[in-house]
Amino acid sequence: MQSISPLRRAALHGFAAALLGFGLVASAFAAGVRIEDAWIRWLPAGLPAGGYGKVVNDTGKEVRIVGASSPDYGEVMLHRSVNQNGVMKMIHVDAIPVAAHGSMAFAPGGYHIMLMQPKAGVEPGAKVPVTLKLADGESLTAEFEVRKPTASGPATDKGGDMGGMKGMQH
Ligand SMILES: [Cu+2]
Repeated sequence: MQSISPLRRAALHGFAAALLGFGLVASAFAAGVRIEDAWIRWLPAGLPAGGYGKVVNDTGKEVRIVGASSPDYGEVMLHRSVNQNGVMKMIHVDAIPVAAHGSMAFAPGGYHIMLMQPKAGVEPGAKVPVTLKLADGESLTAEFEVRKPTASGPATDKGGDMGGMKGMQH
């Protein structure tokens, strides 16, 4: 009996898919680059939100973040807030280097992931995946915790809700 029953075939299929999924996850982390303390400062009325976190590069070579995307937002860009003559402005950035054995922070008032056109269900308490694209073709995905407009850090950060209205700009 050489034929494979449909049930067994389905099981094999699932196994292969699981292996493939594992492979994708493994390759994303094999690079030794990760995102920590990922969170989003949600704003009401479908306003663009800032995505923050720390990108840690444990490899021996510099990596460059060249883009971002999320299935939960229509458009995602890399931005940096800069102070120009006392006025905070956001500028689009094409690439953000992360030094070998170094890190960079997406943080309010600096580099941030600009998340536009939120889809239904994106609200405080939700977790949404955001993927950063690296110049070498690899990508990094992390679950970003969606937080209230008054938050200044991830929920795990004890000072997370102490920010008040200060630093409301992205
Ligand atoms: Cu921005």
